[in-house]
Amino acid sequence: MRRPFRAALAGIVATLVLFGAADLIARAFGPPAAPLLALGQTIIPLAPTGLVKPVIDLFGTNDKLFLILTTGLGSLVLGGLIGWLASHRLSLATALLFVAGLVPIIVILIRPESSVVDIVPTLIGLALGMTVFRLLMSVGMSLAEKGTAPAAPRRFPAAARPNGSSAPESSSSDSTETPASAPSRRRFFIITGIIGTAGAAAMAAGQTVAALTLDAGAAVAKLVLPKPASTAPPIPTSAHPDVKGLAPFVTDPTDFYRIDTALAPPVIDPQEWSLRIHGMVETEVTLTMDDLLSLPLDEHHITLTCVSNPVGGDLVGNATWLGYPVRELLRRANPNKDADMVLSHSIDGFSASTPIEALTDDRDSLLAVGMNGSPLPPEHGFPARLVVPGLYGFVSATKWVTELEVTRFDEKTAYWTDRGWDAKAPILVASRVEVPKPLAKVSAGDVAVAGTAWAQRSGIKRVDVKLDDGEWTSAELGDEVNIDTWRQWTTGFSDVDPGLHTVTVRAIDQDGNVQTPKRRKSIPNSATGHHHIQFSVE
Ligand SMILES: Nc1nc2c(c(=O)[nH]1)N[C@H]1C(S)=C(S)[C@@H](COP(=O)(O)O)O[C@H]1N2
Ligand SMILES: [Mo]
Repeated sequence: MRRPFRAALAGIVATLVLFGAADLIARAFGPPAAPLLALGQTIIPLAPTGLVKPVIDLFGTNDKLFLILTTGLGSLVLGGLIGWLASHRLSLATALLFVAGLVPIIVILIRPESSVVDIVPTLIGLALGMTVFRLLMSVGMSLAEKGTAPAAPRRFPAAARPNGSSAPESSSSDSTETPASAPSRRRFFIITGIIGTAGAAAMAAGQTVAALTLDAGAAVAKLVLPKPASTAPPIPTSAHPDVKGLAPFVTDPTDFYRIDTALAPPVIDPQEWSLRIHGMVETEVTLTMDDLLSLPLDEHHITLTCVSNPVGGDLVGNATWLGYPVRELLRRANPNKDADMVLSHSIDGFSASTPIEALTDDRDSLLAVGMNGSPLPPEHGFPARLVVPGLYGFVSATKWVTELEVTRFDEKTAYWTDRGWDAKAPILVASRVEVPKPLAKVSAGDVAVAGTAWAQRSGIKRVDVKLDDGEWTSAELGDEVNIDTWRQWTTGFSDVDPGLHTVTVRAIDQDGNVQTPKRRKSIPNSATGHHHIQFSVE
């Protein structure tokens, strides 16, 4: 066994070259061709839900970075281990490295968003990585061998020595650390350093970093939305109590929560995009972006909510969506009477099972292209997504949607249903306190309290607030914009004693459902319980 450290380093650098070269070349092919992105995307669904959901919820948008880093570091560790093995068994390790390099290629081949040519960058990366590995092993090992075998220089004339290098000084010493091993070690580390730096630089300039840092893409800027055929009524100021610290009534897209399983938003050229309606339909329908934009588009204010929003959390947002009624699209396809579900598919492999009536009744379910007056940002589904009032996002709000498959609940299941979540998931009545902020210090006297409540499809009838263990008192409600948007509320307590206090909120919907105080976790159909926060009066 020789030079295990150098061998491990050779494995790490070869891995870096594989991913770096592939990632750089992938810039010419697009995100589906980037092996690190493809691996990361594939690991998410494989990892246990119990692990992934909290990471997604906890890290929000940074979960992508977290998963990419974990995947990248894991690959480097594996490369290092294989390299280390090479110091015992070179050919076995070389074969293993090759097999490991095939994994991202297979992953790219089976990913729904990629095509066969997308494996080209990784194939080139693998060839380069293998070459680098052989090179570093020969530089690192054969020179080391001579360094520890002082007889060698005497047996071979300089020009005839296996690696052709000359080290006349080595013939004069017998110690393990011969003068020859120093230049050879230096040479190994210099070569390794240069190649490793090149690999890291390629990675930095590559598709993964480009995809992860992508904002509003160029395609978004180019898409010109038509004027709405029917505009949403303006939001009256009376909908938003004037209390400092209360969330805006309409959420800015940059503050709008983002939840999805995609490491980076897929980059979709609107000219290439189409929506196919198929399955249990009389007529298959295919709609291009030009088709969609030439239809009369409606604008609606709709509040979107995530099933994994914790009590009091911010995985809820309110936007003005521009889109075409899904009802009309389905009418063209003429679904079979026995169909009870529409499985919407995204280009990234995600799917959502929506009860068909939510897409065919009179609610404003949209195939949306606009959010607050602009094209959808890439993170929120560019160029098109579904928005369905009254259902949690995971069963309805498919981003980057490309297919509506008309089917039945007893025949097909959606992405999260397969992972233990509810198949239908209507939104439950909920409320949260936004003012005061948790653990805020407020001055003695009157304490302003405000927040937001929602009960899509029913509307908010009343919001009750209580201080400590006091009686429930009704808050003052902002005006209702429509039953599918949230409703903001405010109230106040006067003469609150100094010290620590708790304020608790509950909402009641128009059907009389009272938000339950019972605590439960979010799987399978949303956390419940009353939101309360503590503040102190000084
Ligand atoms: N393609 C795709 N669409 C998706 C998801 C996803 O993971 N992939 N997540 C859904 C979930 S769980 C929610 S709550 C909403 C969130 O939409 P937003 O990120 O625009 O807020 O998108 C839905 N649409
Ligand atoms: Mo969600």
